[in-house]
Amino acid sequence: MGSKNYYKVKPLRNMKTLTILLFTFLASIAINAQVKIGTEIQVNTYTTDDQYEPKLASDAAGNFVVVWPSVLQDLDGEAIVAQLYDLNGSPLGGEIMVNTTTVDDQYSPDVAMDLAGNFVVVWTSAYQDGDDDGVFFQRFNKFGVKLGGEVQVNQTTALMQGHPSIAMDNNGNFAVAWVSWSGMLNGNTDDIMFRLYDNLGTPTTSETLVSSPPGGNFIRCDVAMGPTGNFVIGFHDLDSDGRGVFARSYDSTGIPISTLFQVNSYVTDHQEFSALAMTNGGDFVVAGGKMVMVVEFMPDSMI
Ligand SMILES: [Ca+2]
Ligand SMILES: [Ca+2]
Ligand SMILES: [Ca+2]
Repeated sequence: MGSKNYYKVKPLRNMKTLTILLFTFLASIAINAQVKIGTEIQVNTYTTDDQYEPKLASDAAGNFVVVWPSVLQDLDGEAIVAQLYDLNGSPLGGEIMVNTTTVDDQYSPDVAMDLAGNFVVVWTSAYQDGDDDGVFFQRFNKFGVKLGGEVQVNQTTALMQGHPSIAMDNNGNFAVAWVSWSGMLNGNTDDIMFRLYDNLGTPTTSETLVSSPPGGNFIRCDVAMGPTGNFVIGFHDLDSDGRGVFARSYDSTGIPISTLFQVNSYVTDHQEFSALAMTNGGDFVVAGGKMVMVVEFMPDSMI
């Protein structure tokens, strides 16, 4: 009799234990882990020569767009190509040729997408602004149809302007940040610049100087924007020992909220800027360093 009860009860206990373990496992996945959905997907359909350094942006539903430079796809130097995907990773239409002006190289793209799926691609284009490289953008609706023509961002055109970054608020207003080498004509080194646009692509500021970092060689800048348009720009500059990571934050009209401030507290040797991200609450994270360094700032700690 006791033996019978044992065998009846034991499986039930095991089932409870299994159920608890399963829920614990699923909860740990939901909270702590990223789980692959599907397999790797090759983005580029056109495969001749190099397609490299892609950037990606998504809308509120999870639909997304990938942009990348592609060698000789526009038959003259490099080209900028985009591909839209739905939230399940299925392609929406085919590859989109982003740049209309194809002469020489179009490269180093970045992309931002609004909540509804409209997006803006920004890139560096050779000789299009009349003097070496310049920065251009093209707006698209959520179906990948071009809205207007390509627009020149930089107003100062002497020498090279390039390596742009773009970020967008919930209403589709956006900021473009880039590096301008024209500062060298004034005895500076590379200048970090930004310019703001509304959701129709109309500029709401002139190009604005963020900083002229003397240690800006091998420069890289990035911009991140909150839901209401406040934004922060990061880059590297010289600190007390080699390079360090610096940032400055602005309100939605381009007025500085903070002074230029140093992000890294460990200064020995080089700390090199990598990337920025901002939460909906306006907190942001700056990443960089020869060794990986991540520093988080609250907005009110920067003022
Ligand atoms: Ca080209
Ligand atoms: Ca130029
Ligand atoms: Ca340093």
